[in-house]
Amino acid sequence: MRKESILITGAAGEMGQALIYHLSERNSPNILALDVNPVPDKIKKRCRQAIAGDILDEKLMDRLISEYAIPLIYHLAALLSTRGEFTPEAAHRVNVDGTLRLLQLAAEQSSWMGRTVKFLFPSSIAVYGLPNLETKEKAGAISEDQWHMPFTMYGCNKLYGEHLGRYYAHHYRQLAADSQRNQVDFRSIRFPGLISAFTLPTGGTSDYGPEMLHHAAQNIPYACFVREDTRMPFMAMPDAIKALTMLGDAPQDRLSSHVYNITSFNPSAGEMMALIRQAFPDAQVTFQPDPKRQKIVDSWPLDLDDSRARHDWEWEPDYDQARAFDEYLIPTISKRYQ
Ligand code: AKB
Repeated sequence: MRKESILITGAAGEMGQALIYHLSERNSPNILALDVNPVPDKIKKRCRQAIAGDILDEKLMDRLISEYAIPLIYHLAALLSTRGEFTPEAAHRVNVDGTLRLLQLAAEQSSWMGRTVKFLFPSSIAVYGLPNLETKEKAGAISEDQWHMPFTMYGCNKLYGEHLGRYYAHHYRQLAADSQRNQVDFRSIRFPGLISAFTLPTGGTSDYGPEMLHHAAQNIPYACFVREDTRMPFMAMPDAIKALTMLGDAPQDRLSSHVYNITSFNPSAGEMMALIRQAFPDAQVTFQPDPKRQKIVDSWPLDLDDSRARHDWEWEPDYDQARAFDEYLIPTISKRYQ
């Protein structure tokens, strides 16, 4: 018999670790974790199995089909926006070919099991591209259907990944004599920058937020790579995990879209530094903008309109800016680096 499991790709990443922790606390023990990097032991022991492997490895994908029945996939594996600009073609392979392979796996799993496979896909604020700061200011909080002109390979890949998901949900093999409907139930969230008290992101361009905080907590000097007045939306990691699971649990007939914005707060880099300095008065933060990474963040919206998610699946963050810092980030991080 094939073992029924929830598949999580990118399991060793920031979101993967937080999601596995949350799901295992919620009594979902059948987690199959997959990542090119080894999953840390403390997370591994919460999984049924953790596999170190590449989503582009065909043999591995075949093995997953033959050994596991997978009704739910969280496809988190990706190369982020800064990393992707150093090796754009590699980013395309992981972010596009990898996503296509996982969607195909979902359709195959659905055929074998005779039921719909749910596919949760973290998309990103990077799908948006505003041409200049004046337009960014004027646009304010933007909704899902605006400004699809990403500046990065990662943003292009995420936007296309959303389209691939919609295609697999509605039109996959539409001309085949045996074409089946409703094989893949694709659901996606465009996340803002995420801040965790436990882990640091790698390869992103919103990384200046978490890096500033984690450096300050360890009393290590930090040179922030964007200007003090740079503003974009952020969110505390527990809210990101809450959103993924809420969207996963939402009844399908309540969902008017495959793609949802969510957000919670949007401090400027200078305001974030001030908040951090209240907790760590000796924090040594300087601003040394890198014009190229700056341009990427400047192309991202200063705020997101998440009314669609609020309406369809009652999305609401638990952590606004004050609560995120006062009740989650500062106390947890202080304890961590004590
Ligand atoms: C990145 O900076 O690339 C990511 C993102 C905004 O999706 N954190």
